[in-house]
Amino acid sequence: FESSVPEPLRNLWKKFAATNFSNKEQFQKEVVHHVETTLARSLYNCDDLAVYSGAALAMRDKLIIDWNKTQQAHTLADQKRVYYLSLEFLMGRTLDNALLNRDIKGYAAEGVSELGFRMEDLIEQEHDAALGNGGLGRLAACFLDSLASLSYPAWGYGLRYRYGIFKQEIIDGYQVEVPDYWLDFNPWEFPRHDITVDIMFYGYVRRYTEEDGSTVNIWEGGEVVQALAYDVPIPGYGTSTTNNLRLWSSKPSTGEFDFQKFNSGDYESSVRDQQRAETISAVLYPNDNIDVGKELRLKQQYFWVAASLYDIVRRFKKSHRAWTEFPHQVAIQLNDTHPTLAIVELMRILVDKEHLDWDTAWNIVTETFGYTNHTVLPEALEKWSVPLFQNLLPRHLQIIYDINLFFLQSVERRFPKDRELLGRVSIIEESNPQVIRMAYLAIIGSKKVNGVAELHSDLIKTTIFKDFVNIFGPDKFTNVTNGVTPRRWLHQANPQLSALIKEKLGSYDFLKDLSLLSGLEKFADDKTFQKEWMDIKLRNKQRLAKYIKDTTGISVNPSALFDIQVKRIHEYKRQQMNIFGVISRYLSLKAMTKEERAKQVPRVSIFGGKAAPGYWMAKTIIRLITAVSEVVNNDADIGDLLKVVFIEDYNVSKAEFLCPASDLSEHISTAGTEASGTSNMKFVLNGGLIIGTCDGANIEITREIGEERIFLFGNLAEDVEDLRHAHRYGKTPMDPSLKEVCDEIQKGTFGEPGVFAGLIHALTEGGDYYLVSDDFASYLSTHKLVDEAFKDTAAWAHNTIVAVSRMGFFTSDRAINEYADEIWNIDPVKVD
Ligand code: F55
Repeated sequence: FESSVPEPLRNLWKKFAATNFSNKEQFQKEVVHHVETTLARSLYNCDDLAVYSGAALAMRDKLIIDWNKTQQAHTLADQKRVYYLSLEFLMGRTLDNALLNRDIKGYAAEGVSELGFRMEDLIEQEHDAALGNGGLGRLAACFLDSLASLSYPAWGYGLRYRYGIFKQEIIDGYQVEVPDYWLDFNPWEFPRHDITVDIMFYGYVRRYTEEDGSTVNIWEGGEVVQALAYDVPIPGYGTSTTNNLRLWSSKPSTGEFDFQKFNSGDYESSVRDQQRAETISAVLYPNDNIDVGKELRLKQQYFWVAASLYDIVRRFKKSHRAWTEFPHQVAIQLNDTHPTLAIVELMRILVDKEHLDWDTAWNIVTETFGYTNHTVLPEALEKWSVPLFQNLLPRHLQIIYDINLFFLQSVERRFPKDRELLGRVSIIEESNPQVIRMAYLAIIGSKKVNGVAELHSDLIKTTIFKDFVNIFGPDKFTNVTNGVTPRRWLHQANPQLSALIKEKLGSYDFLKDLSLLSGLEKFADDKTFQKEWMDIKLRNKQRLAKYIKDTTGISVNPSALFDIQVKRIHEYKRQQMNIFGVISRYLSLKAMTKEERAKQVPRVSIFGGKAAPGYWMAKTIIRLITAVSEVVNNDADIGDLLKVVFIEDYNVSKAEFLCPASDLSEHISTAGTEASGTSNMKFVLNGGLIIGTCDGANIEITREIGEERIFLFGNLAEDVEDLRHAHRYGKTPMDPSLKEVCDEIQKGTFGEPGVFAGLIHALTEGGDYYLVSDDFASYLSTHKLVDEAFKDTAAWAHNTIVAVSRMGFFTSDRAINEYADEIWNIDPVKVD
């Protein structure tokens, strides 16, 4: 496209084109320039926040230059792109990551140090971008890092929430939610005032017949809201590729904000209209693994999907290709069912607007989409009430009915004798009211469906999606085991360990090819190396101990065994079992003589995680943890032998210092419930061992690192149904150690027992759905094995080194390459 601009103009432009800093002095110059001009501050009123802001703005200038180059290279290459649609991107902080990915942290740190500041303090000034709940949102963020690092032409599409996941405060031991307003200063986004899309809701469908006799459906008369694009540059590691994350913000459509009302003095109602539009992108729904079915959530989904598809289609149309080429140019990945409406919206565009016939359109659609499932929990599978949907998106409902009709007809032709099958696989569930099963729609409209770990991908094929495997055949269903980016989760989170590994392996190439970690294994018995390795672990634990002291006042001994469980609080993840185990340990310690106590391994049990605001049981679990910590930490008999800590407001930047500081981390979901888990990978990669159930990616971690290096316990997924059945028929007496724990709670040792009645009830009359009692004995005995193992420091060091050396598989680069080859069919594009 260079030739479209006359040469003299091109030369003039090149002469004045933005240039990048590439050494310390230039960086310093840019920082000072931004502090003085953009922020209007001076040498005399400059603080950490101002210098952070200056550094961030300087960095952003650098990124946007690469961003421009990348977009030009992608346009020129004219290759197939992938679009990753996710309602959540849990990005965390950007400055440190951008400096490291561009490999300029060294001189940048030196530069700010000469200006009188410390890089660590500046980094701390940044607010996390917390546009996600947990694993699903963080996976999307790791995937963006890998897509850019591997130079794939890829875009992320999401919503620019004004409020991300709430900030958690612990007040009197209870979770309190505080809004997370993160946009007061966000240097990492570029508003694109010229990129807007009008999005309609409500209205009606008008049908008319064209002169040639064909029927046309027009959706009209609805309320219009405008989507405005904000672009976030995503820098790859060791490449200039800088991809784009486009987030949509809602505002009143230019035609909508009623100037009539405003001018005639009806300010209130005109402001109300404006607020209604802005409400769509105002707040992230704070639920993970639970579907609540609210209209505003459906509005968010359609708003984001429609704006993104408009953008994707607009880009495709620029190339003037035939529509049938669309799947050769575009792959769209659905991160769970939240963007499933994209299937319907693309049908609407192709049939209603572009006038393609249904079958041609359907072929294009079903070659374009891929759907990733992240859960088998029934309460998390999205279903929309038909009446609600009909009112908001009347034309889309018709299209869904047609998709369903054609699908059921084809099923009937192939399985003519199986009447019940039709009811089971129908997109519409015949409940009252009827509901739309979004996962079924996603399967029917996609080329490939994948789970996120081997066990999970097998489970979806044999349970919730079994009928669809029969209908479509097994090849449509596949597995892509999750991974995490080693740039953030090793190099950035644990710079000392990363540097030590580099020293042994000779370069930082392992950050691009994590399988190179295997080269560490031969040092596993090297005593000097073991010492350096364990010293780094100790320093990371000391840093965490200091954080705990500063934020909670609790003193913990850094040489104690640090046992960490951090993730969203959910009954299926079984933080309740962990805290019951802590109580059991406390009771045993209390019952011991002084001499016996002296032989015990000191422990620090660390918890962190948010409960969904409406999830009462999860909030009760938090309260029990804080109540136990109040009692145990102040018991003079116990001293350093047991401490219990709840870390407030667990988020990405806290995970970055928690993952390097564990000896042991807990991944103890009821078998078959945790699709994958990704923090299990982060903890092992940072030299910790794990205690876990045979669930999610724990199984593949075991296969890679060897079963002698993981503390597995508990019942298997295949036995869960029978165990639940036994509970329902009162055939399972409670485990005796668990009974002791419950009795102690009921005695009031941890405060008013009524507060915890729900937790006890769940184990008894509630039928112990998550099988805490069934797994409790093996959980406790496995913790005893952990204690024993921890006493042998050399063996522990050996095992953690071997484990890290075998973690190469769990990089998100491997996952992204699998998606690219097996699902998207895309190739990298080189950016000079
Ligand atoms: C958020 C909103 C809804 Cl409506 C449903 C689910 C979620 C959500 O946050 N899910 C989620 O985080 N799922 C997790 O995805 C991870 C990445 O694949 C898995 O590792 C993890 O097992 C799974 O629970």
